[in-house]
Amino acid sequence: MVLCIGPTGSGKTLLLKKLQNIDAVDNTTSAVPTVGTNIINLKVADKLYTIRELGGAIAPMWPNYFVNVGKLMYVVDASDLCQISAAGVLLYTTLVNPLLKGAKFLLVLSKMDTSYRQMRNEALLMLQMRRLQNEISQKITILEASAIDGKGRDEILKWITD
Ligand SMILES: Nc1nc2c(ncn2[C@@H]2O[C@H](COP(=O)(O)OP(=O)(O)OP(=O)(O)O)[C@@H](O)[C@H]2O)c(=O)[nH]1
Ligand SMILES: [Mg+2]
Repeated sequence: MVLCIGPTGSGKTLLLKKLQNIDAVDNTTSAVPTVGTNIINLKVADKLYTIRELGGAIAPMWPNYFVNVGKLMYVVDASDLCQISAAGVLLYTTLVNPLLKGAKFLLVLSKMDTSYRQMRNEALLMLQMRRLQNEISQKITILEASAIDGKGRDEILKWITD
């Protein structure tokens, strides 16, 4: 099972919808906050993958879902300066959870289609990724994505199915 988490509004639901169907999302698509969790089935090359999104609103309950997680995607809105450090704190708390010691991590910088997005390096600096990487044993893959223009879609699918 792949888990998808991140602060509320970071773009998880829309991104997962885009992964499911490239034509399902364009700049007229909107999403409502996920209350609780949301299951997405992905069919890639005739194989079925299940992703569970945990809404940002239930962040205190995320660890209840960390049992038997092989892969974890953490989505951060790279265009929202106000929440990026808070997203980093949540990410850190998640990474140090002993239940996730063996999990593969993917950090997704989302909404890369917006004009006020942070560049990859600035976003990683604000998330204090370098310090974080020194303190944890897992390797983190970092990808930039947009649910609107489909940037990063192929790379994320590859990470999920690898
Ligand atoms: N420009 C742009 N807007 C996006 C993108 N992805 C999501 N949004 C917008 O961001 C808002 C939140 O998106 P959601 O996908 O619902 O966010 P979420 O992470 O699922 O939020 P919760 O379910 O509350 O945890 C919506 O208004 C989306 O339209 C993106 O790639 N680009
Ligand atoms: Mg959602």
